[in-house]
Amino acid sequence: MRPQSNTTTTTNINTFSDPSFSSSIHRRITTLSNHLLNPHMASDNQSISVSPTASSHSVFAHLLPAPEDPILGVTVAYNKDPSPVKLNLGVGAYRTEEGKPLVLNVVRRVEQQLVNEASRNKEYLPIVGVADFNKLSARLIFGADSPAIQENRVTTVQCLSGTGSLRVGGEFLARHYHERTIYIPQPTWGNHPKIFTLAGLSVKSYRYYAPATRGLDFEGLLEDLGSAPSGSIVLLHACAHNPTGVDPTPEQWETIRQLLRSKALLPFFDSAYQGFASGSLDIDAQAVRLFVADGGELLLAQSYAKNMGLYGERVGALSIVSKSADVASRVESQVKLVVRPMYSNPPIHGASIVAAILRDSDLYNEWTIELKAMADRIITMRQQLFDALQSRGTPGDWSHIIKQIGMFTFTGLNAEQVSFLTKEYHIYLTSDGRISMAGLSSRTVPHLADAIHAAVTTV
Ligand code: PLA
Repeated sequence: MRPQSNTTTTTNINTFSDPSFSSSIHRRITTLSNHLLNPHMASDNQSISVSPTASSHSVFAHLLPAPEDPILGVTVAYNKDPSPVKLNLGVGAYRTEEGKPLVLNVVRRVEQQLVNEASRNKEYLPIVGVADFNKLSARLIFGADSPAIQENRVTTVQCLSGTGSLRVGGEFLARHYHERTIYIPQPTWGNHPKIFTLAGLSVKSYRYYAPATRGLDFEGLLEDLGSAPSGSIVLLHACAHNPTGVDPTPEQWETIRQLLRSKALLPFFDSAYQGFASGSLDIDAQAVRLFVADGGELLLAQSYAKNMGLYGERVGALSIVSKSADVASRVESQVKLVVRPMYSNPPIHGASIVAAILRDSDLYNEWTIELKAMADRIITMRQQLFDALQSRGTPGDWSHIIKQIGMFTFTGLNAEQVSFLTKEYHIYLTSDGRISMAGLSSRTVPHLADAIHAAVTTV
């Protein structure tokens, strides 16, 4: 008897020599080539059935074009404008006097060191990120002598910049906190309501800004938070409120603290501009430290995008201050369960830069000098813009330009005036009239002042 395999071979050869089989192969090849050349030409009875994904009709055909992001979309529009005088004052990104993006010297130096360290590898980080970065970040915002840190009541988890920290914090609260409502200031950074809604919280607002005075609506704030249900979460900008540039005074912060604690409202601080408001990291952390000093609980999202110029490195942290070390460690274990299915673990590079700078006193000092220089340049731009409007006799009181703090001026220009600035002067800003002072320079102030003058006198 022949072995089985030979029998099979014989059978195959026989099959190929079978005229009916070879013509069936021919038919299939012809159909396939027709289909590949032009899927629509294949005749019905011979065609390979066309799957929905191979059809010319897209399964996404029903999608409407989504609008651009109200802040990042300004940069998209700016990039398309061929005008040589165009000016982007939309996104809050620091520019030098020459209008160029800035990488801090201290960051460049540390990056060189990191590249030269042969022992560094690209292994996954733990879910919570770089341990040293977390410890040092908590110290930066809460203070090296913070009792909460000394008592191990702080959980800090490296996240994807400020946005990622807010989102992880929001999802943690939606899963584990008994109240699902978060109160955000009116107005606030445009991404806040979207982040918290998608995290599973219900978003309400509290009065914050009084357009008439271009200052804080302190009464409105106290009234709205005073009538919020006990236990609600309250989002607070740690300093340099975006978009208004209006912060409570230290006395007003103390009143806000007492109100929140007396009603068991849970503070969630967004600290995206530490050091950018006053030029001092400690002064800009005062409101947060006031709330930590009373022993109560809170959440805090921290970003190094602006104060270390690490925008695209996406480096930040979520800190949760609890009542005891025991609770803090359980909190950490649960935050890990939020992070793991979201992005698994955070990136190494940015956090390594930050940790190196915060760890070394020389590098730290160098950073604070560069940070202060950025903050000072923004303050100078405020004065120059104010002076330029004064000298043009632009109608209106523009003193808010020098009173407001941080990266932005909330000009008070309306949407029509904003669109006039863009159409006639190629100046790009968000439609709420916010301008990024960090995007201005002595060279561009006169152009902006001309544009504002024309807008308020003609539109
Ligand atoms: N929180 C506030 C109050 C912010 O203004 C921003 C950034 C963030 C968080 C998030 O920053 P991060 O994720 O980059 O750390 N706001 C910018 C940029 C500067 C933006 O809209 O994304 C702004 O122009 O408003």
